[in-house]
Amino acid sequence: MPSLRIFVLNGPNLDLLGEREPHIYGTHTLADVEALCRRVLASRNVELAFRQTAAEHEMIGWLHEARRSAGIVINAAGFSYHSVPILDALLACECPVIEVHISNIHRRAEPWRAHSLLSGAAKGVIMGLGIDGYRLALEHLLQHLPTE
Ligand code: CA2
Repeated sequence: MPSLRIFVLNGPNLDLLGEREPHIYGTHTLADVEALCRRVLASRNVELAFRQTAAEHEMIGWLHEARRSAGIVINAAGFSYHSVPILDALLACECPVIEVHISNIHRRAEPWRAHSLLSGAAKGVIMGLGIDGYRLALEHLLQHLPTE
């Protein structure tokens, strides 16, 4: 049984990935993202909790569950721009948090997309590298696993 767990948490509408706006988000689906994450962790003794929700309270519950895990990768999608409760839940986390965005939020047509409320709670932010951002985030967490 793996004793360590990493959470990959996805926010609203990411379940539609691959269905619309491929010029922005690419053609991969969220199932492809999960398969990629599972491949990255395959040879490691680390469990993956891969989840998606459009419900803010559910995301907050998962963040509480993940507080003392080996790490969190979060693409909070639209929650990134307004959710103080998710920010507070991230600030309560004792593990490293990596914020991921598939697109480069600084290159988007809408200027408000550039400012994620959540970035101040993250150890690092990866954006604009497509779904490869998830792989990079996981590899970073794997290099910084807790020792016990
Ligand atoms: O680039 C990202 O990963 C985003 O977090 C995705 C969010 C967007 O609100 C952020 O500005 C950037 C939106 C996810 C919606 O994804 C869809 C993908 C395909 C079709 C419809 C929605």
